Amino acid sequence: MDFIEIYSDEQIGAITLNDDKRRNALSFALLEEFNEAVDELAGQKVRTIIIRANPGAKVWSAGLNIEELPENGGDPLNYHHPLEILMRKIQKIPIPVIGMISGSVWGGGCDLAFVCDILTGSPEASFAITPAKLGVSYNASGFIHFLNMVELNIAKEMFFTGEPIYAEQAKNLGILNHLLPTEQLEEFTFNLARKICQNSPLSIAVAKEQLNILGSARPLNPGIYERIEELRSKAYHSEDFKEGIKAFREKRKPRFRGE
Ligand code: YXS
Repeated sequence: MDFIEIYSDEQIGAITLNDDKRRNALSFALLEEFNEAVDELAGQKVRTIIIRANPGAKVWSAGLNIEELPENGGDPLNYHHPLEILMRKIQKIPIPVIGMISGSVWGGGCDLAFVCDILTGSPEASFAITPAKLGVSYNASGFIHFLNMVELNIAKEMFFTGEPIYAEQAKNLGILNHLLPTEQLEEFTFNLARKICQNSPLSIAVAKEQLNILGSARPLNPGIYERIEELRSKAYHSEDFKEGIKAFREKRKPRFRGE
């Protein structure tokens, strides 16, 4: 694998994002390896999985690879996008997935962190969701992930500003289960995983699935769903979206016109 590293002992599996050059941007190639890594560890019957970046990496994940975003008005995050497949896989796998966040997390990378069951972090951890900076709209399942993590007013500020929530505030808001000094993060996280491995894997699997079902239960009638899809389509067909990608490529601030 070029962009992902896998580790496993008989109980704990670890997946390391290993594309520091591109700040662990979630490219199609990286996501393909990431999905394979989760399948491989599930096959080895590990009892917890830890998702991490390389020690010292300042960016845990820079989010979707902006170079791969559709510019022809295509949906940037449709149901079959490899990130969506990965996030559903992480939610469905019947074992706890712990995100060990030792750097900044952006966009789709933040959504990925938010579907982990438990998050530990160091003072370098931060969380930003950035569609507004690109002129695009996020998807309904992504909004649910955020509403399951923070209060509505916090989710709104995150989506409206696109600015990071830093480690201390993330701990106060309950985004991080635990905030540790950098040098203690790895040992603490692996010890937490070991504690979980001592408990009944069946009871944990049943609890995880029930909590996920109840956590995502929302009254959505077809009309509401259709309105959500219409709103999303307006954003990802917009000139703002094209300008957001162009500005990133040209390394300049975007000039949005709201069209
Ligand atoms: O210039 P080179 O070729 O060295 O490449 C640079 C960056 O272009 C590249 N890179 C990325 N390439 C594609 N997609 C990305 N998301 C991405 N992020 C970074 O990596 C090389 C090093 O980046 P550089 O020089 O900026 O590193 P830095 O340490 O100064 O800054 C790190 C970041 C993460 C603060 C900075 O790279 C950044 O702001 N990246 C974009 C973060 C972002 O807006 N992500 C959202 C992606 S879109 C997405 O996830 C959803 C669609 S949504 O927007 O809805 O959330």
